[in-house]
Amino acid sequence: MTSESNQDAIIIGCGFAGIYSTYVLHNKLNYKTRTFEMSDQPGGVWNWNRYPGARVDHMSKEYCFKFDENLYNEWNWSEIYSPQPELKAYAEHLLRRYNLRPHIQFSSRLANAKWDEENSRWSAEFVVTKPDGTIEEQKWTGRHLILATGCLSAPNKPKFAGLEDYVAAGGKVYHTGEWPREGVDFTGQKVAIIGTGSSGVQSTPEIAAQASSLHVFQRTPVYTAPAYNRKVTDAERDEYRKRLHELVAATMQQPGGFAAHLDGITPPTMSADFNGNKEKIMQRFEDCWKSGGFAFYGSFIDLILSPDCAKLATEFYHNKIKSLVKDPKTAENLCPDYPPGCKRMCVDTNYYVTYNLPHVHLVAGLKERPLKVVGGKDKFIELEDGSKYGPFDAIVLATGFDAMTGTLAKINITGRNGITLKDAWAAGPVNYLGLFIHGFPNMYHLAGPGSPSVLTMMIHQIEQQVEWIEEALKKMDAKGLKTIEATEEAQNGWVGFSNMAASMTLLNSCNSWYLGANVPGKPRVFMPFVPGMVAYRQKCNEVLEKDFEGLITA
Ligand code: NA7
Repeated sequence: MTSESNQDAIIIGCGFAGIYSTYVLHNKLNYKTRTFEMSDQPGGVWNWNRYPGARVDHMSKEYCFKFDENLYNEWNWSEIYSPQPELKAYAEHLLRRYNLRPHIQFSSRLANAKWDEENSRWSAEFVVTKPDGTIEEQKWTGRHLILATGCLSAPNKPKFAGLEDYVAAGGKVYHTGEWPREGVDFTGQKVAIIGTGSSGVQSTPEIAAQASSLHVFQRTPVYTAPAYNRKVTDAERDEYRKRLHELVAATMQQPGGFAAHLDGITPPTMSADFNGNKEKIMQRFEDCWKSGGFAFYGSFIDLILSPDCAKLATEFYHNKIKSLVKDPKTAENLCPDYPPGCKRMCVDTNYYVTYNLPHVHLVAGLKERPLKVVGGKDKFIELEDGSKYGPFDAIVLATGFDAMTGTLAKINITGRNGITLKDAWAAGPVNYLGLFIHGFPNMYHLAGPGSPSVLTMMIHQIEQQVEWIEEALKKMDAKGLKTIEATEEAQNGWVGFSNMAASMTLLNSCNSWYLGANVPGKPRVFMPFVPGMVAYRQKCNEVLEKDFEGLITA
């Protein structure tokens, strides 16, 4: 094992959160930093999720950094919702533009991180894959440990019976979150997709365009709204740039951290404003649907609070689906029967109408008749009720992620007095401000459980958290403080408040990855911070104003 020099901060991950952390800590605070990335390339989720149709589901004029106006003005997003290659290129651009590459080490997986009480530092051990394929173990130490490891970065791969035999028999299996860099050509192939979350919804129309037959295996139907994606015109781009300050100001007022209403749709309102007038409520849904993307989900705050409002939205959706999908049985099977929002909602391009193609088939009802054999030697997929589909040349697992905690669970992290993160989170993730875990000093977990994270526009959340850390570190340095850690009391208070907030909504009323329900054995806790970005930012600022309230500094 090679032992390297001490750093002020060790940053784990080179997605957008890791990149911005590197920029702020290294370039702005002049900290000695080292950023480690498991992949040999930057981009985080936009590096791994290379499946056909992968694109951001927030408008690109919003889903990008706004801390530097010049950066905003010089980057040209080509489409309203950028495709994955462009987002990956943006990550590379950030590294070049801010000269960050020399401080980033790729192909380096964090295996162990241990708090060294005597020296008040983190000691981190990495498994590094060298260009010639050999493995080297390295040890680095840092005063601060920033975990920018992503919240949808540990693929969920259910242990399907038959998959190994299928691969041995020459069948091809792809997980959307680990897509081959060289891409996959499905032309003329018989393909199965398992999963109808965002990855399934986005890849279905694209794969259908190539495959000779496509079977989509659905356990739960999703709510997905049309993106109406298209090229951005030069005039629109100029307009975005002119209105950047307005956009930022409007974003700061929105719990979701995005300001779709600047495009003509009024911000979310309570349905009570309509005095229960069904016609007006349905009209509002229609207007938001026509506006595209997340505008629908921002139609009413009541959508996630009031069962009556949710029921109307479900009815609206059922009507839409039935008007788009020609085969009544398929349409029926695509209709969700739970409140919108309790599973992450999707934004699509031509998802529903793809089922009108004669070679595309929906296989629904996997809850009642789960997958029994996936692939096997004969390359069929068999369900518990005995029905069989296939044979398939390729199977796409669009089965999602061990969300929010999965990546950290793979790292041995040991805090004060030998306490491990695994033990601390045995009953589900706990923390303060979604950043600090009691017993783990100087460790900051970005965009994870306890923060608004996946309920909001992620880059806005990343900017807020990293800039908050910047202020906290400046304050600590000015006071000569070396450590910062959540008190147990503050942590309990935060967890209690988060749980209470979630329980007041419909968001935890169905099985979702927000709750850990997609991974067998995972504790059921609603992980994201429901009150949203405005409340979150206020609380974080208050903590600084009140001299690190709820935190122990020394
Ligand atoms: P998601 O949203 O977790 O979707 C995964 C899908 O896979 C979902 O439809 C699951 O059904 C299905 N699934 C998972 N395990 C199984 C098994 N064992 N059998 C059948 N079906 C299964 O992941 P995505 O990658 O699509 O999206 C993740 C996020 O990335 C997305 O929300 C955006 O933020 C971007 P279920 O719903 O659990 O019944």
